[in-house]
Amino acid sequence: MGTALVYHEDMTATRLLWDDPECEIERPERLTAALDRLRKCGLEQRCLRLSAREASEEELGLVHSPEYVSLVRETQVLGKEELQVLSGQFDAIYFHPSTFHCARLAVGAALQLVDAVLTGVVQNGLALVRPPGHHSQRAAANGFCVFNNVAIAAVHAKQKHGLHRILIVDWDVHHGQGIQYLFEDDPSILYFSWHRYEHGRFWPFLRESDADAVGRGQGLGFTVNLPWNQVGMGNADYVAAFLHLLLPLAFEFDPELVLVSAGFDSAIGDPEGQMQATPACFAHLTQLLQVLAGGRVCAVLEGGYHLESLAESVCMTVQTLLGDPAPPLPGPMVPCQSALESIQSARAAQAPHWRSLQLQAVALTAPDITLVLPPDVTQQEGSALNEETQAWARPHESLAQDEALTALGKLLYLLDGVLDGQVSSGIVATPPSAAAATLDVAIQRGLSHGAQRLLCVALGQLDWPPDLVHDGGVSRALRLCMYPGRRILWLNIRGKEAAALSMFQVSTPLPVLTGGFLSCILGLVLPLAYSFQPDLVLVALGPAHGLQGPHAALLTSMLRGPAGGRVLALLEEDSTPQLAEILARVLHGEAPPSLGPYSVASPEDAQALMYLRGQLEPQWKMLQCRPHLEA
Ligand code: X5A
Ligand code: ZN
Repeated sequence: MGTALVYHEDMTATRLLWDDPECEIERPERLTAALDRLRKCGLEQRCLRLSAREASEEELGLVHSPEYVSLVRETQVLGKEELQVLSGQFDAIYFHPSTFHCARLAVGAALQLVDAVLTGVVQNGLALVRPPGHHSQRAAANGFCVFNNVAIAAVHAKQKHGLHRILIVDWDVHHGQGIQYLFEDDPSILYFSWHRYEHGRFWPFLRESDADAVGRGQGLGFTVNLPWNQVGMGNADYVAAFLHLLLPLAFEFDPELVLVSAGFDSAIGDPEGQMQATPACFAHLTQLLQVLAGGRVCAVLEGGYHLESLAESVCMTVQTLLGDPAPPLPGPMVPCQSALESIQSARAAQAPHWRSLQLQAVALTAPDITLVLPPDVTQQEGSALNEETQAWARPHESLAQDEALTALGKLLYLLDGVLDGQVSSGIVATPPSAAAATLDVAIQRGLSHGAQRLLCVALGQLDWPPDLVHDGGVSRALRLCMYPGRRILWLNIRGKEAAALSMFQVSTPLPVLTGGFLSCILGLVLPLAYSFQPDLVLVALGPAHGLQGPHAALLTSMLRGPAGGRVLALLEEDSTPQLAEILARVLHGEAPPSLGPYSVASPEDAQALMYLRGQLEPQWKMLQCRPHLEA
């Protein structure tokens, strides 16, 4: 199933006919720049091209008043002076004789996209539209927006397709107050918006854009605002907002469809947003949303005024919708204090309404939680690391049998393919008895063949390093972990133990319930992975891993993010063919199956998670979801 690209050239017609410095940035070149770039990158050709239709007046009426629709209809015959006078009655709006036609195409494009996705013609898609929609209200144009494209699409999805839960993610840098007003009391639509706010000093200057606006009546908790109080928010801030705020709620909500108010004025270079997130960040945001709703994601263009940044961000979004892995994010992944304050205040405002934010440990200290301090091996023979890595290629007893050797051969072949960039990911099945040794060789080989940082997520009975005491002292493997180069992050998910042997060796229990598993992924595994920025991830499902298929698929799928898609999955030969198939699918960019109804984490799992986060937060900054307390 593919990706739809919905567009119509007519939408380049509407434009500003007089002088207005506030409105001049919303111009036709926004669409042509995005489309040209999609063509140049060969992405347009990979999509199912749909030509936008006009929405009917009945469809506009799903959200707008008949009087307002008539008012906009009548602008078609007005002269320039009259258009200017009428435009002046709204905030940041211009009308053009073609505006009504364009705005109906914009709504029609969003509806066509939703229809194509919900009838199974495509898996997901993007509607490239003008004018944008998210500021528009029942009876008012606002902020370049005439009809509320995404809001109409949401109501349509409920009415025509019988959906019950729709998530709207508004990553535009402005608050989509129009969407908020329309669905404030509606629990079937979860609306998330982050926006430049600066304590209310940024357009549209609304008190109700703050984090404490959470909806009303039945809709309490279904409006989620994340106000940014400083400019300059970057990749780490955006990813942290998804991991620690949006995604916990989204998984608990369990949407049937994700609509994205995809504004790219939140990207670097945009004159409105003044933010720092690079275009690649939108690939990650998209990928993080694709694990929801069985991958049914409909993105609809909103803002985005820096043509270069807009075009590149649109390409990143479409490329990810097509299933390609997201490119690695550049620079250190450390959210800023102001972002953490915002995330923390939004979490606090939402906590009364969401079980996923209420993780309470049974007690602050627990007997079965141990912290083992790292032995002081960091100084030892650091320079010999490379040599030592090579020397590790010694025969393993368990690899002596033929099947084991064959499996190992496949693994090394795949590993080289991944590290050379010929393939992005792979799956290897090993005889159960050889699982540990195979993983051991994979790690050595990965490190000696060009991986700078290797993340190993091991489930079940897989120990590494396999021999902690060796050569009468600390093993070579442990020294690799402790080496100042910090090249391996080892995360073991199994058993009962929560322990941080060092910041590079972490054990956590396998959570028993879906809620616990989700908070482990969102609250521990992905923050560690995004902080570490590995260039290769090994996911090893060892003996007795105890992981359900959908959980394994979700974990594997989400670990593609931090490693530029370079994931090698190791499973046991006697795993079910369904497990291998599902992992192959997600590694190809398909959506993991949905996890079904949410169940809250067990107190023990919550406790293990809290403990580990507390231990590791100072080192791995993406784990943070609250600012440091001033001394
Ligand atoms: C869709 C959008 C912004 C309006 C800004 C007015 N509108 N200053 O990005
Ligand atoms: Zn905007």
